[in-house]
Amino acid sequence: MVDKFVGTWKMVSSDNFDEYMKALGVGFATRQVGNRTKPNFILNVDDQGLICMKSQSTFKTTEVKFKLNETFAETTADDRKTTTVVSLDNGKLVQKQTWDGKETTLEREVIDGQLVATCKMGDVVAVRTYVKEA
Ligand code: DKA
Repeated sequence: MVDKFVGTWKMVSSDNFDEYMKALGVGFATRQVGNRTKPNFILNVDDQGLICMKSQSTFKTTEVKFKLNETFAETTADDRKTTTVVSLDNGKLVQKQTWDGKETTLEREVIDGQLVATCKMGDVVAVRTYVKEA
């Protein structure tokens, strides 16, 4: 179930995110803003199982709506146009984005009441931690 991810989460730490963005191919100017930004991550699910996932910040707000295991089109904060699928794997919410023959995964899990987002691109890994706000 995705229930444990539901709510508003505020980012409190971000490790190796600049290297992750470089691996994605994000340019210098956007990386500077990305490194400074502390987004809120907001997840809701309706009674049909439609999940709404939003990343909200002064830099950019992005929102996707999807059902688990169903492919959808996503435009990311750095303007990649990806084919995305989100699944649950051992309690982790795993978002796989593919574009231009490349692939990255964003794995989110709740550990000790915190939401931990592990961003992987090749052998580059960034970890971002969020605490529950509401
Ligand atoms: C997260 O904290 C991961 C967000 C990944 C965004 C990648 C592109 C950022 C470009 C500013 O949920």
